[in-house]
Amino acid sequence: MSQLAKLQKWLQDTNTDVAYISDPINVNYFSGYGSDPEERVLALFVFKDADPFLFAPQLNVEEAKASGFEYDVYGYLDHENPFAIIAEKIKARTKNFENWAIEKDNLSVIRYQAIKTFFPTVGMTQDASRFIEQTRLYKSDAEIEIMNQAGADADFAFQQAFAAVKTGVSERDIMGQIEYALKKHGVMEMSFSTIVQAGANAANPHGGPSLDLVEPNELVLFDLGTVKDGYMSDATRTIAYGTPSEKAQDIFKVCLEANVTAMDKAKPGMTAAELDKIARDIITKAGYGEFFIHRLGHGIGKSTHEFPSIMEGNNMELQPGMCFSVEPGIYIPGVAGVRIEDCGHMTKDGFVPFTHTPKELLTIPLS
Ligand SMILES: [Mn+2]
Repeated sequence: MSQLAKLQKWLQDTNTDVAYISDPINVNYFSGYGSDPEERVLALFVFKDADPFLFAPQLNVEEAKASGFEYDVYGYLDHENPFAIIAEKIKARTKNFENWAIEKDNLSVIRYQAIKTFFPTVGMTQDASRFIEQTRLYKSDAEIEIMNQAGADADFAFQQAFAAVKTGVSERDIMGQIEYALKKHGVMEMSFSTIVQAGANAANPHGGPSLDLVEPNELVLFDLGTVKDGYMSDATRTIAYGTPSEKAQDIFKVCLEANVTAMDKAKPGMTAAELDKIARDIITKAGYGEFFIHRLGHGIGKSTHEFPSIMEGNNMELQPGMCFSVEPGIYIPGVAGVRIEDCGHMTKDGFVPFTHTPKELLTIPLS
């Protein structure tokens, strides 16, 4: 069943007349048309008993029609009231519009009020966000194939990253080299701003890249992700430039064992909390538990972070089709930081990663 058909079925099952899909990522997920409308209105309206329609800024209408979306696409000009046009189109389409589902995680109060102006008596209590996050949890084979391609782009990026490490080059310079190489390789955008951190800077998990220069004999951490046809990759590698301290090498070894063991032992039916614990126990036993300061992983798909969250307290069972990261990290302030991350998908036999760059400590000779 297509994603749009699943949404239509949900409307029928819940006796909801209209779904107003407002999050551009979800508009893309259900319609196939993707665009960032910035402050303008992009929306998908799906009905229990009528054909859906896309509503877009006029400057996107032709592109939306050419995207393969099989139904009507309506537009508005900047000086027009988009909600007046939306109301007119809905009323022309169906007589049933008393019960609405909206994305409570996304629809702004101002837009909710604008819709209410034209439909003062309708109920907007049904929450489409909860249905959508459940639907997006399970990826189809086609989605997984795209995510494999995104992973291959991330693997390409690591090769560029490792080649850029030299004495006297800043973290930010290396970031620029990675992203430039990716652009030339055909990658349109990163899924988040590339992280490059050397030495003690890597002990701050989401910092950088700074203008600090890479120094001999330290670890260098790269966390990066690319976008392929609306799907994200996200992966982290930590390498050595010369010979890092014994402490740095020890935390690397422990982190690698946590990553590899969790990926090996991830099986369908296991809960997210159980998987987190497998990695956390290894790091705790080695004496670094207090330095593993985040969950083991996050779901990934059309967003870099989505369900399932791989963490203590989440008793959701991991099932085939779910995509998520396994990314243990050890961060010792003022000393060093290590994180090793692969995203992948659960199958009936276990976890299969999207990225394949080797993880054993790679040593770049000093230059
Ligand atoms: Mn991640």
